[in-house]
Formats: sequence, structure tokens, C-alpha cells
Amino acid sequence: MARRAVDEHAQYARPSKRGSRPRTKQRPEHADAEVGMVTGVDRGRYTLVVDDGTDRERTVLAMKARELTRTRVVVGDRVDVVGDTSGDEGTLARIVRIQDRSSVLRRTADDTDPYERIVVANADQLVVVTALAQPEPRTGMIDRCVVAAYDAGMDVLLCLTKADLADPAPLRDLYTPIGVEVVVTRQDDAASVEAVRSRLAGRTSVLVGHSGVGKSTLINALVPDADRATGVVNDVTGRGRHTSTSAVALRLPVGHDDHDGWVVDTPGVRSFGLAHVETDHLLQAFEDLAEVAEDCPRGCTHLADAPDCALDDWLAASSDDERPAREARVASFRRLLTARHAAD
Ligand SMILES: Nc1nc2c(ncn2[C@@H]2O[C@H](COP(=O)(O)OP(=O)(O)OP(=O)(O)O)[C@@H](O)[C@H]2O)c(=O)[nH]1
Ligand SMILES: [Mg+2]
Ligand SMILES: [Zn+2]
Repeated sequence: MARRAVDEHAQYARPSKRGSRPRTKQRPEHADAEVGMVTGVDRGRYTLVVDDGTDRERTVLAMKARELTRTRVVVGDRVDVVGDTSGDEGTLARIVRIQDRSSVLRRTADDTDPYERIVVANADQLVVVTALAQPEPRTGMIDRCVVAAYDAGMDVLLCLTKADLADPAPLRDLYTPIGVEVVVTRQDDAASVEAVRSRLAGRTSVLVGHSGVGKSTLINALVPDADRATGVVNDVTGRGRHTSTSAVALRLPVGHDDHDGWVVDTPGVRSFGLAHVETDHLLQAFEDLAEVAEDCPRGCTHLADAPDCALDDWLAASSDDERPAREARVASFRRLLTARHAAD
């Protein structure tokens, strides 16, 4: 395994190692560091929003200090920054420390790129953006995004776009039993955009999905000065053109009774690899099933063909009233378990 992947995991599993390093070990100049949030990354240059509490927040361009050369800094990271943090034209500040992350959304890329990537840090909600048509929805992709979110301890919102092109009902029915909230949008319907906004208020949400599903279109509707480029979907292949090329965090404007929040636009992905997700971790997202599975044999895969899986006993023991809901829960869990290994 690549060194970087190992390092990233170690950092997540034991955040205290880097995060709570005694202050005395820091160079004195770092004591007066300011805190910024990374909103964009472009070829070694980090765009930060710095808020010192007294002044208006400002946008600062920064690079990593040499001691962080091997450390990944991603959109959503809170960092300590020193040097010229005025944000004036031509200035470049220095990131000297990454603060502990409250969440890490990761994906294993594809066959040509086996490394584990951190998509975004400190987000609390994953918005799985799926077009109802153009490109055609793929449940495997949605399932894997749901698994990734559960694994990261994030909430999930399924956003079905392009409702002018197809009926959302079948997909909605598929995700209700898993407890995934669903919102349906169409470009020419402002009310549907407001429905999304109300679910993003006060949170940090990251939009993820195939290219061309309308992530940037939605961001532009939510954030008036976002000015994200959008691209048409190819008529023949039904695929997007990978218009967005890097993740960008944007502040959501405050509505009349809303808190603000952050939304992160990300580049379209072909797949959302989950090689890093463990069965037990996924099971924790299904509290009711986790309790049942405590009676499973050691090493149980919990899949349909697993011998003596307690989930099957639980189904068999249910009353006629209980059965449909239980079956839907177990089926959803098993579908997600299987989804970890499918490529899309
Ligand atoms: N018919 C229809 N088209 C839409 C809707 N929303 C977005 N589109 C179109 O879908 C195309 C792709 O939109 P983008 O916002 O660029 O998609 P994206 O998900 O950001 O794509 P990448 O940046 O490549 O990942 C554009 O031509 C949009 O105009 C909708 O509700 N209905
Ligand atoms: Mg885009
Ligand atoms: Zn089991």
C-alpha cells in the first residue's frame, strides 16, 4: 500500500497524534497563527477563508509549510496559517498545521488509480446527486455513495435532478426503507431549489455524483455568485463532460430564517470505490440490525448465503406485520454490503 494512503488512515484513526501535539513543540511564530478553512485546492495553492472574529472574513491564498509536504490538505480542512494573511493581491501565506477533522469522506478511485482519496474533510452531509435521465441513474453508484457516507459518519440526502425528464417515484421508493431522505429538483423550478436549500442550512454538505447530473447547476441556483461552469451532456453517450475539475466550497447565503452553511461542489466521478469500508463499520449505520447481528457466528459475512446469519433468524421470527419492513431493511443492508465490491 502506498505510504500516503497509510498515513492518511493513521491520521483519521488516531487524530490526537497530530492534532494535540503539545504547543511547546511548535515554533514560536505559530502561536499567533490564524485559523482558515480550505475552500479550494489548485496545484499546491490553497484558497482559505480566514475569519479573525473582529474583521470581516477574507480570502487568503496559501501554500503548505515544508513540514507538511507529505500531508494531504483537502477542501473543508481547518488549518492554522501564518505569514502574510492579509489576503492582498500577490501575497502567499503558509499553512503550518491541520486541525483535527470531524469527518473524512474517502473513496478508493478506480483500477488505474488504486489509492484512497479524501474527497472532503469536516462535511456532515453527503448529497448524492443523481439525474433521473441524461445520464441514466445507476443505483449501484447511489448505494456506494450511501455506504461511503455512513462509513464517514455523515448524513445522506439523495437529490434526484432533471425531474422534467423522468418520474422520480421508482428511485424514491427504493431508498425510503434505508432511511435516506430524498429531494427532487428541476432546473426551471425555483421551489425545488429552495427545498434543497432548507436541507443544507447550517450544515456543511458535499455534492457527489456522476459527471453531468447537474451538481454545478444546482450550486449556481443555491449560491448566486458561485459562477460554476456547467457542461452539456453528450446526446450520443449520455455522459457528462467532466466540466468541474476540482472541489470548491462555497458559503450558502443566509435565508430569512435560515442559518448559513457550506456547500462543496466536486468533479463528477466515474465510480465511487469503497475498498476501504469494513462490514462492521457499515453495520453500525443500521442500528437495529447491528443489535441482531451480535448473535451471528464469528466472521459472519451477513450476506444472503451466510450460514446461520442471525439476520435470517430475525426475519423468520417476525410476525406478519413486522415482516415487510424487516425484509426491506435486511435487503437494503445486504445490497449495500454487496455494492462495496461492484464497479460502476
Ligand atoms: N433537463 C434538465 N437539464 C438539467 C437540469 N439540471 C441541469 N441540467 C443540465 O445538465 C447538464 C450538466 O450540468 P452540470 O451542472 O454541468 O453537471 P455536473 O454534475 O456539475 O457535471 P460535472 O461538473 O461534469 O461533474 C447541463 O447542460 C445542465 O443545463 C434539469 O433539472 N433538467
Ligand atoms: Mg460540475
Ligand atoms: Zn450475520
